[in-house]
Amino acid sequence: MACKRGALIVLEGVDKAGKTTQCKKLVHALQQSGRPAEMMRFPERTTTIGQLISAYLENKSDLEDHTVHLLFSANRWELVPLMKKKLEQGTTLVVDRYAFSGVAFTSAKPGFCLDWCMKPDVGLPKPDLVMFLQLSPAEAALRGQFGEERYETNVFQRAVQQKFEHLMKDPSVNWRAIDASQSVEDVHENITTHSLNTINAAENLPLGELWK
Ligand code: Z5A
Repeated sequence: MACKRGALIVLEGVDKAGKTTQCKKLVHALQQSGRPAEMMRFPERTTTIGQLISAYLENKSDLEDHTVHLLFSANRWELVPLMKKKLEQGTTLVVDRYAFSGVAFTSAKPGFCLDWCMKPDVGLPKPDLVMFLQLSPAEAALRGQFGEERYETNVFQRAVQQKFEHLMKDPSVNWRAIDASQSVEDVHENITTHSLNTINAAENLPLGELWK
């Protein structure tokens, strides 16, 4: 009998919403309960494309805005064969940022529309669940200063948040808003409940194609 596929679960959210913290906790909890699970993150900075992106984010290089958008997308596409293989083998993938960050961040720049920004990611493996960790700018500020990377300013992050809110209205994607202002453990419990439901449902469904 063919093995049941794993689920593709994505965490998105504003800066410092706790995406990385929650991805790690979810993978650990799933593994502890005997479900194969692995974490991935985008950008994946270890590949050749990822290194170009990383240098850009760290302000060590400049790239034209369309070019960097396409590099972020290419960084996802280069991981697609591996993602599909793992999902087919029954491993659930918990992903820290995905195409939604790609669209929200670029379309927050002047001169970009959502439609153009979405095009390069059309057809990527479609997440079975996208959880958006919601946190107000005031609460995010309590979690520390912005770092030194590009995009880490209040004005830009507010523009990005508005783009995310627009993307969340798309009914073709299974969005869940998560209150990220709760304690780490409470957020984790909420995320785990949604994830377990999704993993059970995804077992019997084909993997979809994003925005198609
Ligand atoms: N980007 C793009 O432009 N295009 C794309 O296609 C993609 C990304 C995929 C990558 O940053 C940058 O690239 C990002 C988007 C852009 N730019 N920005 N801004 P990254 O992924 O390398 O790093 P990050 O996503 O910016 O990390 P983050 O947002 O700063 O953090 P987080 O993962 O959401 O949060 P965290 O690291 O888990 O926690 C942050 C702090 O809060 C930490 O001290 C925790 O201990 C604390 N924390 C976490 N949860 C809680 C709760 N519940 N209560 C209290 N404190 C908490």
